[in-house]
Amino acid sequence: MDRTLVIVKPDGVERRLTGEIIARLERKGLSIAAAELRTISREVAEAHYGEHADKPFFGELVDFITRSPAMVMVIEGPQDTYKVVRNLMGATNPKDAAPGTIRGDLAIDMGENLIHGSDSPESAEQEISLWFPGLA
Ligand code: D4T
Repeated sequence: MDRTLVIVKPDGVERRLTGEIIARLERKGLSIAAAELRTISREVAEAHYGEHADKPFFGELVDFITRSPAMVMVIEGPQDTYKVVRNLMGATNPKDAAPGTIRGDLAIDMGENLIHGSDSPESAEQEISLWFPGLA
C-alpha cells in the first residue's frame, strides 16, 4: 500500500464540493486513511508552501489556504498513489486542466484550484508527517 496527502482547499469546502471530490477519489479505487476538517494555521501553511516562499504569489497563497476550513486527508492505494491522485486532479491551472479531471470539470481560476496532492513519493512522506504527525 502507498499513501499520499490530499487537501480539499478552502474554495472546495466553501463550494460544498468536498463530497464530490472525495467521491471521485473513492470511485477510482482509493481509500481514506485519515481525514480532518481544519482551519490551517499560517505557520503550517508557510511550511507546506516553503518551496514558493520567494514567489510573488506566496502571500496570496497563504491567505487563501488559511481563510476557512480545508479537508486534509491521507489517501491510500497501490504503488504511486500520488500519481493516481495528480492525474485525477488535472493541471495546476484549471484553464489548462483536461475535462474529466477535478480541476478541469470544477474550477476556472489558478488561485482557487480546489485540491492539493503531493507531487512525489518523497513529498508525500514529508507532507504526511507535517499534517498528521501521529499517524502510524
Ligand atoms: P498544490 O501544491 O496547491 O497542489 O498545487 P500544484 O502542486 O498543482 O502546483 P504548485 O505547487 O506549482 O503551486 C502551488 C499553488 O500555488 C498557486 N499558484 C501557483 C499561483 O497562485 N500562481 C502561480 O503562478 C503558481 C505556479 C496554485 C497552486
